[in-house]
Amino acid sequence: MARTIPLDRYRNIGILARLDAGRTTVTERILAVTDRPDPAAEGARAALGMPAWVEQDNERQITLTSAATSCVWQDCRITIVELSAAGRQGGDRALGVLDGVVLVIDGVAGVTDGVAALFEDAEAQGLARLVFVNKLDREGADLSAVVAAIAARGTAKPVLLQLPIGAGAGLRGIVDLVEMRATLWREAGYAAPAEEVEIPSDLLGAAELARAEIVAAVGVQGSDTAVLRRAVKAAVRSGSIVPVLCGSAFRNRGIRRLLDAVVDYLPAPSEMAAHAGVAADGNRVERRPADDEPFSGVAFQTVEDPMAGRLTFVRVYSGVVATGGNMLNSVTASPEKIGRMVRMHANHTEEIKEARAGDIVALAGLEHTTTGDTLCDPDAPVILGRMPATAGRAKH
Ligand SMILES: Nc1nc2c(ncn2[C@@H]2O[C@H](COP(=O)(O)OP(=O)(O)OP(=O)(O)O)[C@@H](O)[C@H]2O)c(=O)[nH]1
Ligand SMILES: [Mg+2]
Repeated sequence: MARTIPLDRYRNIGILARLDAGRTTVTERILAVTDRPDPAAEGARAALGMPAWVEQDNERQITLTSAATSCVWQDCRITIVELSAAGRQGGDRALGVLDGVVLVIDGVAGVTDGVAALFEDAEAQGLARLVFVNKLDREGADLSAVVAAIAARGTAKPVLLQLPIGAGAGLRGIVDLVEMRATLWREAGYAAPAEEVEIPSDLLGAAELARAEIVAAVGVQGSDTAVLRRAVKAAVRSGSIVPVLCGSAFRNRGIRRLLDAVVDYLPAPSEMAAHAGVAADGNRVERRPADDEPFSGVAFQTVEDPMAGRLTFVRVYSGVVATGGNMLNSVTASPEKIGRMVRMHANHTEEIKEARAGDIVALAGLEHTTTGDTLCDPDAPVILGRMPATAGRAKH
């Protein structure tokens, strides 16, 4: 079976936030705007006799028992890895399986010490970072104060990619400084249609100045949008800038643009450096993020369910793994059978027959595997670097 989505169209991300900043609301909105159930997968849950918890979780929209939920945006497979309560504040082992993060900051509360600590954790993990300044619909929200506070911390250079149109209850649009166009919502409601328009003339001067700052920050010449987008992506990967986007998750403002930014600026697994590990003979080996490498992956979360039994969430780093085969837990030196394998979506569970480099999937029935263990091809044993991953994993 061939790969359906090319590896460079994968994004494995986490959403980091301090208490109440809107992490859950952002995640729910992302899943709501991206969810297009795949008809082929529709019957899978019933055919599998999937347990009640899947339905319960569907009612909550986000699967709390799903450690990773996949959705599709712009032909990209975006998988959002759910971080534990500890992980939301950094320090989660699951951070190690991400390639990038979205930091959701409360536009009213601003950059607290806790937010600054999140920044530093993500940086220490070598993760590309995007900021989404949320709650701009609330009185007292202050986007420029957030940008200034990030800059003042000195660890990351924030670069505004958007300007809000209106403020507080009067938030009615967002200017995209890369595309130099605007999105307007003429109605107040959550489901108000978005209109793509020219930048309002009273904001054009400010928009041009702000765009010039992006251009200066990433060091490109000229005004070509595609060139600028690529330069921003490179700067995000090297950690030299942190793009700042804004909106209101609650009012569903700015979520589509945030997804566009995840696709445009956060790295694909294929853009990450090869994963270092130790082979059976004790020598250091690398596993490239490619299908033609031997299979390797890391278990990052297990979920116990009374009906489904144990589900182990695995990030595949290299190669292909297919149901019916065998793999090796190289940490416990135990063989594991590859039984049922699923990919979790917001509203359905897709049964899959194989997983490839870059995939994040759940395997049922693994007996000897716990969080942090490496799973690999029995003919090419490797123990991958223990999570958390070392800093600077991104290829520059
Ligand atoms: N006005 C406004 N309220 C928001 C926005 N986003 C979230 N909220 C509200 O803020 C509160 C916290 O939002 P959550 O999405 O639960 O935040 P969280 O970061 O997941 O919170 P914890 O998981 O409890 O840390 C809820 O009452 C939301 O309705 C927003 O854009 N504007
Ligand atoms: Mg929450």
